[in-house]
Amino acid sequence: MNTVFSGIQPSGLVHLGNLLGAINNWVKLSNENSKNYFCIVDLHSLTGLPNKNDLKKSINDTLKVLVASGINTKTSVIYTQSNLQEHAYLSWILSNFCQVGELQRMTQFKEKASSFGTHSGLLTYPILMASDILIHKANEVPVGDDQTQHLELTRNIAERFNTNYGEIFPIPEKTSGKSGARLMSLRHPENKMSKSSDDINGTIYFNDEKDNILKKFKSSVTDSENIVRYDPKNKPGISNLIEIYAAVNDKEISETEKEFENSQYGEFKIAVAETVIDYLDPIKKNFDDLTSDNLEDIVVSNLKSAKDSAQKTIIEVEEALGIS
Ligand code: AQP
Repeated sequence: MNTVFSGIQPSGLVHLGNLLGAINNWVKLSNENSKNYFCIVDLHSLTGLPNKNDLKKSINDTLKVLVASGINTKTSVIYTQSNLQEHAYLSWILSNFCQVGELQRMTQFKEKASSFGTHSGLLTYPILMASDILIHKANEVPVGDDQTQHLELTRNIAERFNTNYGEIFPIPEKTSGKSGARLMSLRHPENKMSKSSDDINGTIYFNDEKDNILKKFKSSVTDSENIVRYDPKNKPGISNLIEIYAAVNDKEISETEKEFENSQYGEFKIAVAETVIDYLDPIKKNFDDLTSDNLEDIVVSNLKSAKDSAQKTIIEVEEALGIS
């Protein structure tokens, strides 16, 4: 049995990239593996200096999407990071096992530092992420490809801690689904699909209306070849649509190319839109049906499990360091 950890920032509406790159795999894992922690990492989203009310709504909506997506709550603990102060405590300890230069080399730091200005939270964010994973001694981390570098840093931090203070942490592995690990914007396929994108037509949000989804796919940027062929370098737009179709239907890329070998782009775009509409429909329905009482029950019992696990790790870490 693996211990699985993964997180999502409540930095806006959950989008198709989050669902296919991460949450879909969480649902699968929750049915196969009996120890999983899925966390709404609200402390991370503070790096974007969000508005208080927007953040509150986003935390609640993200929690609802995780439950609505079908994660098995019998095997999985879903909770909010700021409710468990052990994350921030361990982060301080782990900061002593990470070099400033390593943090400065993180691609996401370089990208975000230029748009938000440079405060130290943006720089030290990956240490908090390492703490999120290691607090539960997770050895499997299902995330999208954009998180590969951060996970590598987590592994280095864990190894350095273990070398100095004994084998406390497992060295976690990143896992992702066979497709969908990096969905790109429908309007700017050179950029990843993102909550904070300037062009909302490039992102499919979980609660987009059917007509809007169809419109977004119909107006997605492709190329002039009109052949449904996967070639992310030369045909990023159509390759992204192939990736989406394959991920939603749990198919290989090659199977998808074969299925649409005689289709024009217009026809293919509609097929992708329809498959996404069908995929999002039950999530939206479940989301709308969730009451605050349902959620409260999940929040209270899950937080207790998360706290038990985190406190166990903290005791071991403190003993290893000689600070208990
Ligand atoms: N475009 C994507 N394709 C595949 N996976 C993705 N993920 C995010 N975008 C894509 C995966 O979703 C999980 C949660 O991500 P997050 O919300 O914590 O952070 P993020 O990567 O910063 O997401 P966004 O949507 O791009 O938010 P903003 O705009 O706030 O930066 C992670 O597993 C991530 O890999």
